Amino acid sequence: MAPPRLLGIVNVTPDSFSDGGRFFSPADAVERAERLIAEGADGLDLGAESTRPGAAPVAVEEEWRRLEPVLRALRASHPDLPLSIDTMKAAVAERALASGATIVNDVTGGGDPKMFEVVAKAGCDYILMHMRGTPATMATMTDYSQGVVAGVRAELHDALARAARAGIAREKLVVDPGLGFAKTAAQSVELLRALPEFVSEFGAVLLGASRKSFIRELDPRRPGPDDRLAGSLAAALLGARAGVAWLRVHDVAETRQALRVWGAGG
Ligand code: HH2
Repeated sequence: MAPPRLLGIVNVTPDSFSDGGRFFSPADAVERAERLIAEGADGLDLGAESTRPGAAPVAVEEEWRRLEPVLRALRASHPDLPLSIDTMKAAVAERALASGATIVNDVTGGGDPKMFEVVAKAGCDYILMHMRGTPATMATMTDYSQGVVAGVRAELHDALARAARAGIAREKLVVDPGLGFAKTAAQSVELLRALPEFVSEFGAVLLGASRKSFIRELDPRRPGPDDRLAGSLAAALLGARAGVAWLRVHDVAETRQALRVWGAGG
């Protein structure tokens, strides 16, 4: 089985939960991106609006102002690198696709009514993540009457059907169960356990477990996002065992090393 590809996270935000503010200037974000590429990232995910619970929404113009210089610089220096834009807004996705992005990563899975149309027209890859509500409301929407695994699967199937009707080719889609988005910590763990089912049902799956708060719930003695590397690596290996196509990670070098050792021993 091929190991998962690594999508390195580059936040150009003042308030992301894990590394907020650290890479806020375009020059710092590019430097961070170059480091992740040197560490072996197979692609980068650029985000300029934090999705952490309660994060302040960002207007289209501000989001694009943050993203554009970083995207253009990376596209110029790495013409063939998969570059993903983590955005909930069709208007931002459209501008990014015209400026060299090749993947749209949409944590709302088509919440913006124009998103599928923009993606279908561009013919780009699309990461369709499951969530409910918005980052401001999602924490109150964790009631899944048939259980979280069945609920997320059913809602992903609905979103995939809408994407197909909008003209997005199935082979362009990567499905993500959305750990931490409208899920309690226990529900995120259930989804981790169900990853093999998701892979057999949906094909290409992306896992975003890096530094997420469910790790803190499993190990409360190490509470900060910076204390979650070991837990993130364990989750990455569970993803690899399940056959996910992509891991969205902050720590590329460490994840690559864990995958190498796991691959060598398995
Ligand atoms: N998680 C975050 C953001 N984008 N995209 C996908 N496809 N899957 C995820 O699990 C996912 C995502 C987490 O949110 P944020 O607060 O922006 O923090 P960070 O980008 O540092 O992970």
